[in-house]
Amino acid sequence: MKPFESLDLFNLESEFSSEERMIRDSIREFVNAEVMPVIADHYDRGTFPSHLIPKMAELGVLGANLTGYDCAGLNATSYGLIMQELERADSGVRSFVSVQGALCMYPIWKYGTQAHKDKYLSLMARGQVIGCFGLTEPDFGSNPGGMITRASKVGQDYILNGSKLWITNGGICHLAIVWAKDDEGKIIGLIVDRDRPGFKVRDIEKKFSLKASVTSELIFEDCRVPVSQQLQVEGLKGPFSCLNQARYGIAWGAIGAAQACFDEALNYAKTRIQFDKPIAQFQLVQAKLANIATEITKAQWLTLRLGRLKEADKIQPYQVSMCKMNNVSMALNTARVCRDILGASGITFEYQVGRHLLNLESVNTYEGTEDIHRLVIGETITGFPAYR
Ligand code: TGC
Ligand code: FAD
Repeated sequence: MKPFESLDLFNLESEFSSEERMIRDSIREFVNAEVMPVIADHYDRGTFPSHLIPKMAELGVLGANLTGYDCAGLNATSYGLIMQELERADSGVRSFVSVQGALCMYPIWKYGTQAHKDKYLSLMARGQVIGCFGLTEPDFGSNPGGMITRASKVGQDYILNGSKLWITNGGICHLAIVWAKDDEGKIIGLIVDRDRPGFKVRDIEKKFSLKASVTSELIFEDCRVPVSQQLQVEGLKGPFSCLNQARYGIAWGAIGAAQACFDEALNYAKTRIQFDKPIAQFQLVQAKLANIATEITKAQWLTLRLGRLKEADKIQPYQVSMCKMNNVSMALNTARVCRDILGASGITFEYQVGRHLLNLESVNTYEGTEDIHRLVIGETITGFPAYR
């Protein structure tokens, strides 16, 4: 198979520092050598390639943009490029890394006590402790503020009751960051170790999307969690500030998935002969390739700008929403068009486009659906929140 070639029609490459390029290339090499050869089979069997965790940890991708505690302390662009390369292989692999770093290590790093940081962060950076993030509930997805999971204080413990649904990494976690309402109805965050009595996990089987990722339900029945496990933040801004980090990574990751599909479709179109010539010579096929190449290029530049704003500490949540919404929607459309260019071959596991297409359906929904992000942008522009 022809090695992957990244699309770069506007010399984006010159915008990256040599360190950023080096980091991206090392992850690209890892993805080519160790993820691509196994990922389709894992997807087919519905298993997560957990044997990759130690290698990803060694490469510094877990909590890569955090400082201290064996984290790599990379800048936002380098972190984004890592997400892009990982999702070029599979959204499930990038999901694992997003959840571990942005949704579990970040809240401990940002809102944890010194004891929490000392206890968990190095082990998490080394991939020896895996986390999951429980915000969504069966009846509260886009509107997590309505959550019914309760943490009632009894002495020096919280008693946790409720359930969290669609939780990435649930079945393989050692701890869960759980968001619940306290006795006063305030949203609090707890670090819940997997071995607490009353904490059960049920994996969700038979998915058609993110099959190479573990998705689970977390169930808490009178689960006693010491008050000392509470994060130092109150209200929805706690989980939402974590989502800002993860959505930022998804914005980059989606470009990787789109690039993988584009590269595969372009190579296919150049070699697939119909009516005595390569289909790439037909104007309609060129129009499809030109349109998706243009959309990928627009997303690349918007997202690089997002990264530079993040590095300058000037990033706004609505900008993250715009990139998450635009890039995932762009990637989903790219995957669909590429699947079409591959004809019947596009429905097999021999090619990637079908797998990316199905994965991206989840990515378009999680971390805020496409329309929720549209509403965030709408609120920013008009000043009117239109969620209710
Ligand atoms: P609203 O009243 O607007 O805000 C409540 C409080 O939160 C603050 N806030 C934010 N803070 C930081 N960053 C943000 N992006 C924030 N957005 C809001 C806000 O200032 C306020 O603070 P305060 O101090 O005044 O209390 O909240 P709302 O209830 O009206 O909801 C707004 C809405 C719909 C945009 C929000 O609820 C939303 O984003 N919904 C989508 C839910 C979502 O994204 N869930 C994701 C679950 S995790 C996941 O999907 C992981 S997938 C992992 C993987 O595999 O990669
Ligand atoms: P709903 O909120 O019921 O939305 C259904 C439809 O209604 C959507 O089209 C939505 O856009 C629309 N809608 C809802 N409200 C409005 C409105 N106000 N205006 C207009 N349209 C609206 N959650 C976690 O907490 N942790 C995880 O690790 C995690 N991992 C996930 C992994 C996978 C594979 C998937 C699929 C989901 C995961 N989720 C996770 C859950 C995810 O965040 C939710 O699915 C998402 O927030 C949407 O919630 P919902 O599925 O309940 O859809």
